[in-house]
This record gives sequence, C-alpha cells and structure tokens, in this order.
Amino acid sequence: MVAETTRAAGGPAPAPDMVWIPAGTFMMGSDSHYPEEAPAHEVSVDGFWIDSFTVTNRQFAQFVAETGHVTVAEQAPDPADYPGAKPEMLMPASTVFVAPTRRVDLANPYNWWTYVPGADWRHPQGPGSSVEEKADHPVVQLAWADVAAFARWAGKQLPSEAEWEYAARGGLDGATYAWGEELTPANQWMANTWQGEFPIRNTRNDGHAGTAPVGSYPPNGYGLYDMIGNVWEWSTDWYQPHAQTSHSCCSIQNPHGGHREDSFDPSLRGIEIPRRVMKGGSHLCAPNYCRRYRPAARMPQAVDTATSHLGFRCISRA
Ligand SMILES: [Ca+2]
Ligand SMILES: [Cu+2]
Repeated sequence: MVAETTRAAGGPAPAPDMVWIPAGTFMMGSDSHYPEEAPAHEVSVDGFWIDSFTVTNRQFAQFVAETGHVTVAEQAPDPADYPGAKPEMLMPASTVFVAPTRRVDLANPYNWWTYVPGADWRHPQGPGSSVEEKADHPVVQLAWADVAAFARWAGKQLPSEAEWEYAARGGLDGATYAWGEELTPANQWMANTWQGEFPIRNTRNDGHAGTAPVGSYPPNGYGLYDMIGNVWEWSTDWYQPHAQTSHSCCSIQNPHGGHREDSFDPSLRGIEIPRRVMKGGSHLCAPNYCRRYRPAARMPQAVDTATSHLGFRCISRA
C-alpha cells in the first residue's frame, strides 16, 4: 500500500505517501454535466505535495490518541447556533446513509440520510457499528473543524478545490473521468461507486457496497488513489457556482473559491452555516441519481456536518 514517493521539483517528500504535483494550467469544471460545474475555465496552480491516499481510521486514531481531539459529531451542538432546532437535533449525532426498503422520491435526500445519535468516526453507521475491522478504510464522520485540526497536527494543509481537481485529473486535461472517457475501460472498475438502483439496490459489481480500504482501485496518472469515489473529500473553498466566481477572460492563478457569506444554504433561512466545496464523489454515486464520480463534480458541504461518505486528504505546499 505504500506508494512510490515522487521526488521532483518539490524536493524530498515532506511526509510518507505523498506525491509531488508539478505546477500547471488546466481546464477546471465542465460544460457537459451538472450546472454548478460550468463554465469550464482555465486555471493555474503552483506545485504542491498531496497524500496518495485519503486519511484512514488508523491515522485518525493516532491523531486522536496524541491530541485528545473530540470531533464535532461527538459534541452536543450549542442551541445558540441553531435557533428553533428540535431537542433531538441537539445531542451528539451524525448523518448516516440508511438504504430505504422500497423505492423513494429521489428529490428528497432525507429519504436515505438519517441523523443518528451516537454516530461518529468510531461508529460511522451509529452505535452498533465500529471501525475495528476498518483500520485501512477512509475515516468518515468528520466536520471541517476536525479535518483542519488533523492537518495542523500533521503539519500539512487542506487542498483548494483547484489543487484537488488538478491532482485528480492525473494529467488528463479535460477528460470526463480521472482515467479517461469511459467509466469502466475494458470492463474494469476504476473507483468505488454505486451500481444498481440507488438508493435501494447496490449490486456491488465493483466489489464494495460501503467504503473500501484505501488503494483498492487503480491509481490515476499521478499515482493518487481513490480521488474519485469511495468518499467525498473536503476542500478549503467556500462554495459558489463556478459561474459566479470564475472570470472568462483569462486563466486564474491559484483560485480559492467564493465568499463565505455567499456559501450559506439559501433554503435554511436564519441559519448561517457556511459551506465548503467537497470533491470526488463517493460509494453512493450512482448513474440513476448522482453522476459525480468525476474530477469536475462538486457539492456544497456545511462546515458543521459530518457524514458517512465524506473524508479527506491533505496537501503540503512547497
Ligand atoms: Ca461500490
Ligand atoms: Cu454522488
């Protein structure tokens, strides 16, 4: 599982299992998929190191053992932050995917997302679950404050959306997938996604129904594993549609997303929780619901919200 460390313009790797991504210019976003990905626009990023793998339960456990960090999901939310919240929403809890038993309205994500008291990174599906057999799976159920604390402890940073997307493309500029134009080239599964009818039937043709151990699928052109699928990954950018943040005239240098105040969820009036961009899609992305198993795909994620399909990896800027 140890990836060969690339030594290049960035000098020696700052930590094990990191790959140097050379500075470059690429087409960020896509005009061919979901509206929030458009317009495709030219972007340049400086070189940086990036983790070959998403952070695992084993690594997060080491961080917690050394620092005593208590994650957001393990703490009761402060009622002052959530005016009008029901009491059951104010206990330590987190968001878990629970497959419905019959076909449901795909327009309502609450048909499969459940707020489960006692769900946290050690119990990703709730109190009855554990990560004992999942040391090499990506850690999940982390809010922004948790991944930021881990990165500080590790002496690393978190990627901007542009850095993440550039790395995910693996040198294939403008390609639909991180590996080319076909979802399953030569009938090979390149990422852990969902096969079958989401959210009721997972045929696990790719070998995994939930998370898979990191590095279970082939790496991209830069030697990075699981950039697509398995778990979504946090980026630093405040969420805004590309159309509102990009400039059409010229390439943008090291962009860092939108404005914090513009990232609030407009449907939650009076609750101003900023949202960052998450990238890469997850084991829940399915052709009949969410084709976000692509580098250009992006979704807003409230900084206080941890889920069972969201993890992260770190970078180190030169
Ligand atoms: Ca799968
Ligand atoms: Cu998806």
